Amino acid sequence: MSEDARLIEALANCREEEVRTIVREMIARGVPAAEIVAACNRGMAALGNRFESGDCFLPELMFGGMVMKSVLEELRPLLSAGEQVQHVGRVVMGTVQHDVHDIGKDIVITMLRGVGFDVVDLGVDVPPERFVEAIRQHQPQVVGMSILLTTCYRSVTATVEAIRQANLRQQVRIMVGGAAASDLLREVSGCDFYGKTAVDGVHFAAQAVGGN
Ligand code: B12
Repeated sequence: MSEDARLIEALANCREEEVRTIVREMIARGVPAAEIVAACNRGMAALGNRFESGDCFLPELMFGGMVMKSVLEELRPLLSAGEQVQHVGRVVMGTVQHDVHDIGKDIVITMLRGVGFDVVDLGVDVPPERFVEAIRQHQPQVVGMSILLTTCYRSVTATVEAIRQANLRQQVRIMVGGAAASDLLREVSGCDFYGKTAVDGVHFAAQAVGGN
């Protein structure tokens, strides 16, 4: 079994010690942090599938989340290795209303900060009006929404609508991502960009502020 496959399998089955050992081996071999994160994402998706099919329950989902967070803590210095770079722009980012998943959002934030963005983290379960307030207060060029629950599509459309109603739509570029997001959601909600991965989000934000 490849190292990636071992990591995915260990995370999907919440074997914390094994996950840590494999991650440390990968770091020691010089595997890029973004690649380790990508394998972990697949492990978390596999855990989600186990949950969906009734093969495991909420405590496992919660424990898997905790294991993933501790892996991210270990990877954070590697993900944000460019922290010294100069300020390139500002992003306001949050997980949409009624959704408390924050692992993916935090990865996007870490990577954005790594390339020099100043990121205002609104946290989870963020109501549309809180996004609006934050845009007024912090004047970002980019707004990012993370969504993991398909039941929260309305939160995305309501947030874009609230930004429009507040006459702020022209001044920000809006991106959406997370396991429940898609290009269709982008289109229906009126966001500018759907990013499948954190790296896509960083590229979009860089383009939005005139980088590449
Ligand atoms: C861990 C987990 C939890 C943990 C969350 C812990 C935490 N602190 O985040 C806990 C236990 C709290 C949880 C709760 C619930 N969960 Co949950 N959870 C998961 C699980 C297994 C992993 C999510 C995760 O962290 N993935 C890893 C991260 C890194 O991936 P990611 O978020 O997608 O992020 C990547 C990209 O998408 C991207 N990205 C993310 N955000 C953004 C934003 C932008 C702008 C961009 C560009 C990119 C981007 O960057 C990241 C890296 O590339 C998923 C399974 C899955 N397939 O996602 C289910 C899953 C999302 N949960 C699910 C469900 C049903 C629930 C509950 C309703 C369960 C319940 N009965 O209570 C509750 C809902 C609570 C709430 N109100 O939000 C379902 C959702 C189904 C659906 N269709 O909506 C899933 C899909 C599991 C399943 N298959 O059934 N959950």
